[in-house]
Formats: sequence, C-alpha cells, structure tokens
Amino acid sequence: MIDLRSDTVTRPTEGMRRAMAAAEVGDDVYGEDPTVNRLEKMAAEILGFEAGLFVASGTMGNIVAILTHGGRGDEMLLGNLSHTFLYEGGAAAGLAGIHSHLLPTADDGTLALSDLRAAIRPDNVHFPRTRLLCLENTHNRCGGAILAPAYCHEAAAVAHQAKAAVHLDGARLFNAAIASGKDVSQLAGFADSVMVCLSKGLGAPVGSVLCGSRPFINEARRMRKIVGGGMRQAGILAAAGVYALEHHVDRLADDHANAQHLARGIAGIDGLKLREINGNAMPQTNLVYFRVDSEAVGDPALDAFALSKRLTQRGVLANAIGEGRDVMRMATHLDVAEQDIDQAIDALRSAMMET
Ligand code: TLP
Repeated sequence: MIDLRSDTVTRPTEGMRRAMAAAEVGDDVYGEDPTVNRLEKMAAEILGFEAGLFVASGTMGNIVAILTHGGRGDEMLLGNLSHTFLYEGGAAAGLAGIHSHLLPTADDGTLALSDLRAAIRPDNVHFPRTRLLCLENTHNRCGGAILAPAYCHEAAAVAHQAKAAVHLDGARLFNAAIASGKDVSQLAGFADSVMVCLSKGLGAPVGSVLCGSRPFINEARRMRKIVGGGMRQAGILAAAGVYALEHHVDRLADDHANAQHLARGIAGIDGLKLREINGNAMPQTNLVYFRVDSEAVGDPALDAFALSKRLTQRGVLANAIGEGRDVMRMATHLDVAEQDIDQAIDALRSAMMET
C-alpha cells in the first residue's frame, strides 16, 4: 500500500530504532531522563527559546500551551480552519474553559490584521479577556501554506499590544523552514510559545516539543502532569526525536519535491482541481489538497469518499477531508518515494475513469 493519508504514518527507520534501543533513560517526572533533557534543550536551542517540554502529541502540546497561557472564561483568537479549532476534540473549551473567538482563515492560512484588531476586547465586565492568539505554520487545512515571518510579526504585535500572548502551532514548522530556506528560529521568533511535531514529516513514532521562556515551561510542566502527560522512561521515545532532528530535517525537501510532482500529475487529470494558495496551484510543502468535480466527469456518485475507496482498491490510501464531500488530501513523507508518486498518479487517473 502507498499510504498518503498523512505524514504521521511513517515507521521509524533502522537508524532511529537503534538510537531508541540504545537510549539512556531515567524517570522524566523527576527530571532525570537524560535523553528527554537533551531533546528538550536541543529543540529549544534550534527554535530560539529558553526551554522545551517533551509532550506525547501535537494536540497535547497545544492544549498544555493553552492551559498555561489562559484560564477559565478567557478568550483565544484563532482561525476557523485551524487544527486547534477543528481537530482537537474541543480541548480548549473542555479542558481549559477557554472561549474560542474564531476569525476567518484566508486561503494562505493568515488571519486579516484588521479582523485581529477588531477582535481584541476592551476591558469591560461584559467581555471575556483576550489572552491568546494562535497561529498555525504550515497551515494544514490551507494546503500546507507557509506563513511569512513579516506577517507573523505584525499579527503578534497586535496581540502583544493588547497584552495577549501568541502561540504557534508549528506541527510542520520544519517543513516551512526547509521550503522557504529560512532558519526555523526565524519562523518562531515572534511567538511566546511554539509546538513542533516530531512524529509528522520528521518521522519519529511519537512526540512533540513545546518551547517557550523558562517560567512558561516550568508552568507548562505542571499542566502536562495534570493532563496525564508526565511520562517516565520516555527517553526511549525522545531518542527518536533527537535522531529525527539530527537526520530528517534537510530531507523534507524530498517530500516537497514529491508533493509538487504529485500536484503536476493531478493537474493533468480531468475532474480533479488542485487547491490554490494565493492563486498558485503548486503546493508549498508536503500537503496536496484537491477537489473532485463529479460533474466534470459526468459521474454524480463520485465524491472524495468514493474516490478514496477506488484508490484503496488500487493500492493507494488517501483521506477524504469532509469539507463538503469533494475535498481530498494526500501527504508526502519519509516512507514514499518518487516511484510511489508515479503509481499514485496512475491510480488516480484510473480511479477517475472507472464507471
Ligand atoms: N494533524 C493530523 C490530523 O489530526 C488531521 C494530520 O494527519 O494532519 N497541529 C496540526 C497543524 C496538525 O496537522 C496536527 C495533526 C496536530 C496539530 C496534532 O498533532 P497530533 O496528531 O500529534 O496530536
């Protein structure tokens, strides 16, 4: 099977497994796991922050950040297409008691500065307090779009002026850095906290790191414990993260080249339409989103879910996204090679012609 459902599906490489097996470990709740400590320090240095915190997942990293930045009845500004709003089980409301104030996400993953300014609440007993702004880079639902540092700094300035903090969901921030040729710290420098995932394009089996100032991370460590994220000999897992940061960052360029190759193939298939970012249909990173136009192929039964089934029969896994019924996503990653992309394009072409 060629698995393009997500970049989360990668299996650890031989080298990564060896690093995991050989990891020095201790009890991380006591702060005594040397490999976890090494990963946290390494991630913080790479991202340009004082301290880091190893967490079980991206979702845990985001909710721990939200719990640390705000309290019950506080308000968080975020985009209506953000992962935190759409796919994290309502954790901000359910666990943190935080009120989500949604702003429209533009096609390129940005939130309009004018919307942000208008959303900030004046100090008044009627209103929740605006405590937090969340941005996402790369932006998953916006086709892996990269947020430019200049935009992020402007957006952060609006929040900071209102004494609100800024959190960056950087699940795929390394993809943004490699694709834009910028240092990852340049893409995170505006934020008060950033979460990066090790288990997506970087190929680790588990884990994310939340970074911020030392006082922020000290508090976040309490929150991680409260949500059940205090792990013990977690160095076995952290070793995979260290290995990923050492060996799997530069190769993200291959995933981006494969995504472009896939997009060029999709562009040549009748009835499929690539999602555009600022009028450009070429993906910026490793996520390829496209629509299935059943009318164009004269097959009313063909939506993204039906196409997904047809692809499975042809050895290719891809997710229908559930925005309407016509959106599909394919993600490139460590476990797919250029030849797999050629096969996926052939499978798409044949699946679209099936009657
Ligand atoms: N995204 C997953 C699914 O949940 C949709 C995927 O396959 O893309 N932030 C962003 C931007 C993400 O894309 C994801 C995962 C997360 C956070 C959460 O990470 P995990 O899955 O580790 O909790």
